[in-house]
Amino acid sequence: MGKRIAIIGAGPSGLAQLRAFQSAKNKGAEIPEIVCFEKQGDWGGLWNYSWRTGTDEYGEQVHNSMYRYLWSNGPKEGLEFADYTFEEHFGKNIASYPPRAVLFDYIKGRVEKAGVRDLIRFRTSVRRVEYSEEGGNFRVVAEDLVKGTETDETFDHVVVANGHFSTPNVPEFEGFETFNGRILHAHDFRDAREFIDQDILIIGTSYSAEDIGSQCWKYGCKSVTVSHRTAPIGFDWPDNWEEVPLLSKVEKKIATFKDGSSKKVDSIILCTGYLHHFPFLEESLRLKTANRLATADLYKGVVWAHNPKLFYLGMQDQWYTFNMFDAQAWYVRDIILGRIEVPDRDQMLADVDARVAEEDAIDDPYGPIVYQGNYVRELIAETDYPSFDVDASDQAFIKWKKHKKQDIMAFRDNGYVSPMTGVQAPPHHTKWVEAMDDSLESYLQI
Ligand code: FAD
Ligand code: NA7
Repeated sequence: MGKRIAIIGAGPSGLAQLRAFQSAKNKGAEIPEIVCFEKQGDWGGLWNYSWRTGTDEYGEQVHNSMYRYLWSNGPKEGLEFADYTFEEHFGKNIASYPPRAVLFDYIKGRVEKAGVRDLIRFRTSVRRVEYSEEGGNFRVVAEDLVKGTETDETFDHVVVANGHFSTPNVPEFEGFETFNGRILHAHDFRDAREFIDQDILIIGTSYSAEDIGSQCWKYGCKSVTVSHRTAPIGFDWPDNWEEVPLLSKVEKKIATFKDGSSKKVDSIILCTGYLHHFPFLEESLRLKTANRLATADLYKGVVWAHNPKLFYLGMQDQWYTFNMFDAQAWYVRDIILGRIEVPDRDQMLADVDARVAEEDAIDDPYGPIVYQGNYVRELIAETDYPSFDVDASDQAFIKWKKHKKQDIMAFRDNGYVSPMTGVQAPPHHTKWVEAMDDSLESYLQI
């Protein structure tokens, strides 16, 4: 068809885009030439673990934010691919909260089967994307990190899929410069055993705070103190875990909080979230949004309303992940293939406003799950992505939230019904709190 498409990133979102095009090709469609740029040496995005922190061997910012012993923090029934089930990949029904290595294996299985690896230029970092009004296309400059050479090419469409949980949001608190211990962001957290016998202070109350605190507790830190800006998390935590107001200052090893209370701490872990960060995009193309379900300026959550030749995948805050990225990638594919029409700019911005207003009106704790489930349902209805039981996924998430409330250190011992096969997941062979080995072999008992 003569078009050229650039995909930036070969994480779950970029891979979903590759798989979407390959699926159309299998059904006889003519598809454009595709180049996927990936700065790491392998695919899988955040699921491709690296021990490195800071910069990598080429001086690039390390993308990885995952850590050792990371088990899925939500049920696998909320992320299962509709065109490639867990049962198909593993040859059996597995438990609901797999460790990172198991999910990495699952992600790889689908794209290995699809045979799309040769569309990816690994160790190639996108440096600059500009739109040419004259040519009606994009200029993409990328660097081959091994050779140190640059390519400068034009593409008709760009799909931005570089993730948004990689560039840390790092606030500073009074006294940090003289603190006698380690201060790190969750992005640089790797091994909970580093904090054995330590009193740790965590700032933030979301997923990273919960999970990194739980990891450190599981692997033997002395105590966990979680400091909140807005509200405490409020679970029934173990005895050596407390929730306190926001940190006001540190002096040597003493942390003082807004209510005047204080505590000696050995390390401070900033679980303060991430920035949507697109240094390679010219300003007029750059998404600026909070981490929320209805992102700014993206029609249907994917089309850049100010230039509908540009697309973003996976930029929402996430309950749904892999199958939502699929829903988005199939939708973007069909716009590029001319199967779906995009309305004018005003209509696109009206769509964004309506999504924002709908999200702002949610007042039920389970509302955000249903909202994102409805979004997935809306997109998949418009393409040939295999339809699946989104209600079953919503239910898995709702039960997951309830299980966390019941026992935050035991929620991963529960199982849910697959939205693809309708089969109930078996319990894992070992309780999460006792399972110290997070390898694929141990999880699958092979
Ligand atoms: P990413 O996985 O971030 O992939 C983006 C890719 O783009 C990377 O490979 C990167 O190298 C590449 N890239 C970036 N910049 C460039 C560039 N300039 N040029 C070329 N390539 C580039 N989700 C779940 O479903 N379950 C979980 O349990 C879960 N746990 C998580 C735990 C942590 C600590 C974090 C941070 C996230 C977690 N997530 C989880 C959410 C996660 O965001 C998604 O699962 C998923 O990885 C997002 O996929 P993505 O492709 O959008 O982004
Ligand atoms: P999130 O979900 O974006 O949460 C960020 C947290 O950081 C949230 O509790 C914020 O508190 C808190 N925050 C942000 N800035 C500050 C400052 N300046 N001071 C105090 N607290 C602050 O990020 P996570 O890393 O937990 O999760 C991101 C992904 O990683 C997620 O998909 C997981 O699967 C893993 P607030 O409530 O705004 O007061």
